[in-house]
Amino acid sequence: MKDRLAEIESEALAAIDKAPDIDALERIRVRILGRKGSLTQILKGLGKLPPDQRPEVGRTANQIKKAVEKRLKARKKELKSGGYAGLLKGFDPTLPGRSRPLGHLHPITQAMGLICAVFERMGFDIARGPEIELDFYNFEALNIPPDHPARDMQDTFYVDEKVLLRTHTSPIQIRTMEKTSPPLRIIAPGKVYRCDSDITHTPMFHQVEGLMVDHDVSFAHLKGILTAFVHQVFDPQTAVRFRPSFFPFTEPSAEVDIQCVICRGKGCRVCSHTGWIEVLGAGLVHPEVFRHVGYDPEEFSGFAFGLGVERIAMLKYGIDDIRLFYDNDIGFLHQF
Ligand code: 2U9
Repeated sequence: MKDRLAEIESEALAAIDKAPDIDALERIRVRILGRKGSLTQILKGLGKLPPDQRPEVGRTANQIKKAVEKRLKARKKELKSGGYAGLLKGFDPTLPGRSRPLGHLHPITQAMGLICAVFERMGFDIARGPEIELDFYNFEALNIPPDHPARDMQDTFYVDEKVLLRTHTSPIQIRTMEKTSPPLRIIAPGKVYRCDSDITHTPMFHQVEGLMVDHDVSFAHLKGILTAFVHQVFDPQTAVRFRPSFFPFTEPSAEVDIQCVICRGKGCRVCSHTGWIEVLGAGLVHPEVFRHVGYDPEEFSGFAFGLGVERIAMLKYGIDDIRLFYDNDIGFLHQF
């Protein structure tokens, strides 16, 4: 037993002297003096020794316990006074830190932010509304006739007969007009849903629509605002043209083309060799729409416009497949 005690003592003291840190020291303490520690076991087993051996073994074991405790305390103090230098042993603080990959906004969020900022600078306020809409706000109030193809199950996601996923952000303008009197100058950005999917269509996409209502708002105001918009988003030299068109909610209506951003008007695959690319729809608000929200079309006039954010982003960044935005391919997204 004496030999065993001497062995425990010398091993413990050597291990304590070599302990590299406080954690290692604690592990040694538990191994020797813990509840199941080697020295504790000997002390607990004293009663089983022949009576004549007990006093001496007990005395020696207790002396060793004290010596180990003393050395543990001293080594702990030594390690602590080593401060950071002790902790940093084997660590080179001059090495560069581990860098984390930096994320950024999705290109559509970036394009949306740019478009909204341009209109906000021109005095438009941002209005928002629900993506799940009533047929009234999405179609009826916008003078969209019951037999219009947009109302078909093939084109619109219906929740039930009266409830649907909005197909444009126009319901936002209807809701805003319902609770506000003119003058009004708002843009309505948001997600819209249409039953469509190919290289230029996704079932969900983003729109920014705009509306200005006041006394004597004319088509000239509309042309000025939209031309200024195009010149802030694309090259300020870009040519813009307004082409007659038809929408149930505007009269007169126009589609806005810009000089092709790829070939600068010379003709290429992107502009189908016309030199022009359509970027916006617009017009003066139809009197029937005003009647639905309680505005007097004899007293007020207004212009409205709409654009697809993905389309603007595709032209600005030279992307030829809309689905790339929603594939979650980090290699693609990191380029913006
Ligand atoms: C109200 C009255 C009129 C919004 C308008 C367009 C023309 C238009 C398309 C552009 C590409 C939709 O994303 S797109 O497919 N939009 O052509 N939108 S006028 O007219 C309104 C809106 C609200 C109360």
